[in-house]
This record gives sequence, C-alpha cells and structure tokens, in this order.
Amino acid sequence: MDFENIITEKKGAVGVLTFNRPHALNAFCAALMDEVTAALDGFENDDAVRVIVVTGGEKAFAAGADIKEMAEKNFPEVYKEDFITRNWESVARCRKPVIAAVAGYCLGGGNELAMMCDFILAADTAKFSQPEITIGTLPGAGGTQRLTRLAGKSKAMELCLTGRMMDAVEAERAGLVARVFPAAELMAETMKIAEKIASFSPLAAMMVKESVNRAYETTLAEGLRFERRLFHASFATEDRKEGMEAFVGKRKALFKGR
Ligand code: DAK
Repeated sequence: MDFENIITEKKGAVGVLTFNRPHALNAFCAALMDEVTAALDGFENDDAVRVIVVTGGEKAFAAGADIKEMAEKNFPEVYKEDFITRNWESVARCRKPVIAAVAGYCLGGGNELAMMCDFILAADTAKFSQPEITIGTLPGAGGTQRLTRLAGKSKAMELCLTGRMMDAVEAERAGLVARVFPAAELMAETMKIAEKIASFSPLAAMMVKESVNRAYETTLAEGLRFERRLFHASFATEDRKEGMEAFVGKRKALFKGR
C-alpha cells in the first residue's frame, strides 16, 4: 500500500512502521493516523508478520499531535467528529507484540502512542514529555493514565504539570523505557529483540501480551486466575508440545503458530 506519512517494510517476520513526516517532526496529523491504522491492520492480518516495530526518525519519534491542525478547532467540532479519537487506539488494539523504538523527541501524543506499544526501546538521544500544559491543555490519548501506571503518581504528576522533557536514562529509571541503546545501535538492537520474539510461538506471545496487559485491568487474584487459564489453554496448542519436546530432545523448536 502507498502511504504519504509513513513507511512500512517487512523484514522477515517483523513488520516495521516508520513515521515519515520529518518537516513537522513527525507530528501526528489525521492523515498520518489513518495511515498508521491501515498499516497496523495490514500487519495484524498478515500471518507472515509476528512482531511489529513502530519507529520514527533520528530527530523525532514524534513531537505529538499536529498542533497546527488542532489550533482552529472548537468544542462542538471536536466532540461531533470524535476528533482524533477514532484513529488513535489502533496500536493499543494490536494483538501481536508491538515495540516502540524511540530516538529524539517523543512528546505529547508521540509519547502516548509509544506507551500504547508493549514496550519502549530508547536511543540515548530520546527525550520524553507530556507538554500539553504548555499549550493550555492536557494529555488526551492516555498520558495521564498510562504514564501514571508506568512511572508512578509523583513522576507522572511532575511531568504532566511542568511539561518538562526527561532523557532516556531518567525514563528507563522511571519505568517508562525497557532498555536504552546508543542511537547508532537502536534499530539493530530493536530488530534483534523483535526477531527473537518472532522466533517463538506467536500464540504464546499473544497470550503473554494478553496476560501482562490484564495486570493493568484487574485485581491480583483475578489476574492470576486469568494467567492460569491461559497457561492451561497453551496445552491445547501444537507449539507448546513442540517447545517442550524440542527441549527434551535437545533440538531447536520450530513454532508454527498452531
Ligand atoms: N504540531 C505541528 N507541527 C509541529 C509540532 C507539532 N506538535 N512540533 C513541531 N512542529 C513543526 C514546527 O512547527 C516546525 O515547522 P515549521 O515552522 O518549520 O513549518 C517544525 O516542526 C520543526 O519544529 P521546530 O522548528 O519547533 O524545531 P525545534 O528543534 O526548534 O524544536 C520541539 C523542537 C519539539 C521542542 C518543538 O517543535 C516543540 O515544542 N513542538 C511542540 C511539542 C508539543 O507541544 N507537543 C504536544 C502536542 S499536543 C488525543 C490524542 C492525542 C492528543 C490529544 C488528544 N485524543 C485521542 C483525543 C495529543 C496532543 C498533543 O500531542
């Protein structure tokens, strides 16, 4: 499919989506978000893709929602057309693992989208913030909620109230980022991690994802019950049998997603 604001590639079993609006630091205009949704639907429906990587450029992952597009809107308009809500949740809806590879600015809606991914890998050049307060508003795509769950109330409150930028080291320490790499190595390291996940059973990966995400939504007792049921369910898959037999037989497992 031809896109104007993003680039999509398939590298083996990894689908890579790159924001490509560098003149606006990859700010998310409506057209870009529509393309993101179409690209992710494509990867989700393609059995050859087992893991998705979402990334931007060297200077910016994304500087947030497009302020120029938002500036002239009024309440009746945004409310009636469900402004930027309709095409913003596609990352969070993915069932395949999604990795955000972040270099440079990761601001506002950019950070919110990164947090919708399953984990964030950052270059040492990455800068994270929720700067909406500096333009008279507040995060609108989960910033106050996901950042608070990841980094805790004090950190999230301070970041959202000041709009300041936090570097990659602080973001890793705060729990927002899983790992930090030198900028020049970010994509190679991201691909290694994505390929490793892609080499496992895609069913097991989906179950891990569903189960970890459940931890956000429920009590510990219910979460443990949910995990146990999925664990039992994994015994209905050929991949679980293959994985255990391969271990016992001292050979490499070949997972088929069945
Ligand atoms: N929107 C539109 N254009 C942007 C932009 C943005 N967010 N960020 C940068 N640009 C444009 C600049 O206007 C400039 O364009 P020209 O002037 O060349 O035409 C170009 O990108 C380069 O930017 P700068 O010249 O400013 O570059 P600098 O290196 O000097 O500064 C910066 C980089 C990142 C510090 C600065 O550009 C900046 O502060 N940008 C704005 C960051 C920001 O405030 N982001 C938060 C936006 S609010 C929702 C979903 C999402 C949201 C809300 C609701 N729902 C689902 C309901 C999200 C809201 C937001 O993200």
